[in-house]
Amino acid sequence: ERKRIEVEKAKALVPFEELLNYPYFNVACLSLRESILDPQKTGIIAEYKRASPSKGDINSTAKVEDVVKAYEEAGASAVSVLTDGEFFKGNLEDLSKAREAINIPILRKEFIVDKYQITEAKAYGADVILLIAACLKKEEVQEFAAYAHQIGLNVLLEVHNEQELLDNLFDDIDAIGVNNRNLKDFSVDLNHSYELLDKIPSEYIKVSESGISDPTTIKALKKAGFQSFLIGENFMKTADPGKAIKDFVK
Ligand code: IGP
Repeated sequence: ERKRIEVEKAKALVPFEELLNYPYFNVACLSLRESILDPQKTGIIAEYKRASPSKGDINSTAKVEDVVKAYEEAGASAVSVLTDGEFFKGNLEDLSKAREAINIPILRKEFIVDKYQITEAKAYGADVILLIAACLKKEEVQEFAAYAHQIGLNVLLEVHNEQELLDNLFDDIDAIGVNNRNLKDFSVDLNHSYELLDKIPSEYIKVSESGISDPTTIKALKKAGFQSFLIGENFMKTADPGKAIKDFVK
């Protein structure tokens, strides 16, 4: 509900029609699938995350443009930028700063509840949006995914259990992320990934999200069949997230 109020405020700031004239709105998006399947890259979606509801402040000094540049240099397939202010201390300017700094796909990490935010994602430089099954009705997932594709964005669907997965297997979804973190109590369990893996149809890119803290875990997830790994805190909690990802992948 809070998010809906925030969205209403944003609408008051920049009229929808104006977003359509933003330069990034009129530039083609990079393909998430191609970048994840690129053998020269690591499959990692590396996240810029200042704070979180479960951990509080994680890193309040590292600059978004420096961090995402280092992520790209280390072989990340994509980066994720949190734009939620209330819980994650992010903002839309972070997204645009990231866009100016790198040339790999950027995910706008946000609780998307309407088309305005999807339009805004593209206008501020995102290539990919996140749709969280737990926050949306399946009709909304279908409608938002179709709209995202219509304006050229890639779509990552986030699920946490089998029901959410089976309810939302729409054509306009590109990648499915299994969140290992329970959004209600913040507990992390990698078994969510292993349990849902075989139920994800092969046409979707398979992403394991959250709580990945060492290269051994990536190797095991990869061997099982995951193609991509969304990692934030493990890099961001260090003084130098760029060095952390380089050490992690070497
Ligand atoms: C990253 P971690 O544990 O590596 O920092 O997790 C990412 O998966 C996590 O930030 C996330 C998230 C979300 C944040 C996954 N789904 C939805 C906000 C909203």
